[in-house]
Amino acid sequence: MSDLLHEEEIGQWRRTHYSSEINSSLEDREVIIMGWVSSKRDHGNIQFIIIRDRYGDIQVMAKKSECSKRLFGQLQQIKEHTSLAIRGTVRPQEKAPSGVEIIPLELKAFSIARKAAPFMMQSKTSIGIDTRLDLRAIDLRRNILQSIFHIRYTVLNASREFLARQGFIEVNTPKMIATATEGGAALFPIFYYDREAFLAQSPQLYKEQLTMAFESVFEIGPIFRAEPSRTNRHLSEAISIDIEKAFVDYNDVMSLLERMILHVLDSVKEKNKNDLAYLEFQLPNIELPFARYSYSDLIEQLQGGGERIRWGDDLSPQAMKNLPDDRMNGFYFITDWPTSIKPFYVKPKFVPESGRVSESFDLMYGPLEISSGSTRVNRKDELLERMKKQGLNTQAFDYHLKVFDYGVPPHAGFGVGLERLIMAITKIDNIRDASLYPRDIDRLSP
Ligand code: AMO
Repeated sequence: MSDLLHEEEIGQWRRTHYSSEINSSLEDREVIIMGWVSSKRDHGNIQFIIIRDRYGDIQVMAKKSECSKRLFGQLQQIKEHTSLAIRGTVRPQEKAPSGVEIIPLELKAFSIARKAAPFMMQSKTSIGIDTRLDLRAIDLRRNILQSIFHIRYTVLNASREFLARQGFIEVNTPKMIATATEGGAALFPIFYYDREAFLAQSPQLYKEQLTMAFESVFEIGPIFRAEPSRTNRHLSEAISIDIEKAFVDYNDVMSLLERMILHVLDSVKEKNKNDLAYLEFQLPNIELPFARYSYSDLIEQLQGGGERIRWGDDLSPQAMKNLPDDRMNGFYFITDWPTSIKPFYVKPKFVPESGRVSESFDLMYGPLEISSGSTRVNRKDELLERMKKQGLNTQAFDYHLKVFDYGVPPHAGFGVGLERLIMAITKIDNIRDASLYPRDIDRLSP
């Protein structure tokens, strides 16, 4: 009995149908399915085995009286997660999840699971995230993560599609860089031959430079942030959807961003109906334009509500929760942030407060920041002054400042945190589940 089941090569066997393609019109037809054992029930004389492939599940039913002794024995030995192929005939079965089942004739086990995974494929809630992340490739087979990552794929495609239609060209900028761009966030130093270099926190300066050659550019790529804190909304490596556009200001790119979000949500609604149903989540019907609140107004409101916050402080999610009304639901913008807490490339607003506030915005979803953007400084003397005010070593930015001698256009842009957007769309509360292999202060593998 013990050696009935052994691992075999795929050889000439090929899948004839995915699980989703098998229906009663194939009654009595012979098919070959391939996938993984997702669950099994053994009733002694009858066994039910659910096989999962990328499109779903299909039931295999074996009766002792209808099956060779060898095949029945093999099925009894097989464990969940084993990868295998089954050749069998299709039979309608009302009680089966998809209305049909496979009566097996022959089985090939490709790779036999040796251990029981610490979680079930079907379970929605599950044991601690660290146990799951340690076995991420297996965890990712779970329905809930399948839904999240199918939605993520739609979000990426829809963003690309939208930006391409708006005349943007996709670019890729260096991820090994010489200088910081985002003041607040820490850098990861790396060895670059005999010099110190850093992993890019953002494509910021490159995307700005590229407006000189291409006017409208976007990049979907990794950003690296040495985040010392353990929160449910920070990763050390995230994906950002960055855009930059010439001859516009922050109002124009806010409008572009909200239209992009609308297109993304419409695409998810259309393409991910089953995933949304599984997540039991109805996407909000959003209306444009999104509400816009100025930073100063929100500070006043918070102060009015007794919050101890000063003009110039950052708006933390904790503080945001204390806003006196429920206007902060769904998507909205916070605009005109203090110049002092925005990076050097953000353009100060000269009316009416003479540079104290900047032409900047954050796109929020409830208390979660999804994106930030701004009009950029496009004159060299102004940029130098902003750098000096922020205590930066201007020589380190020579490579960037140089291009300002050759006609940098007025320009504006934004960066959207992809995983944050997925959090908003799927209602997950830990950003790690929006990343295939998340990186944080405690985790560098798998
Ligand atoms: P910012 O630093 O606000 O702006 O980043 C843009 C967006 O990226 C996401 N994000 C993160 N997501 C997960 N983990 C992190 N550690 C993390 N850090 C940032 C957020 C955030 O809104 N250069 C500017 C963008 C621009 O002005 O074009 C920038 O990097 O969703």
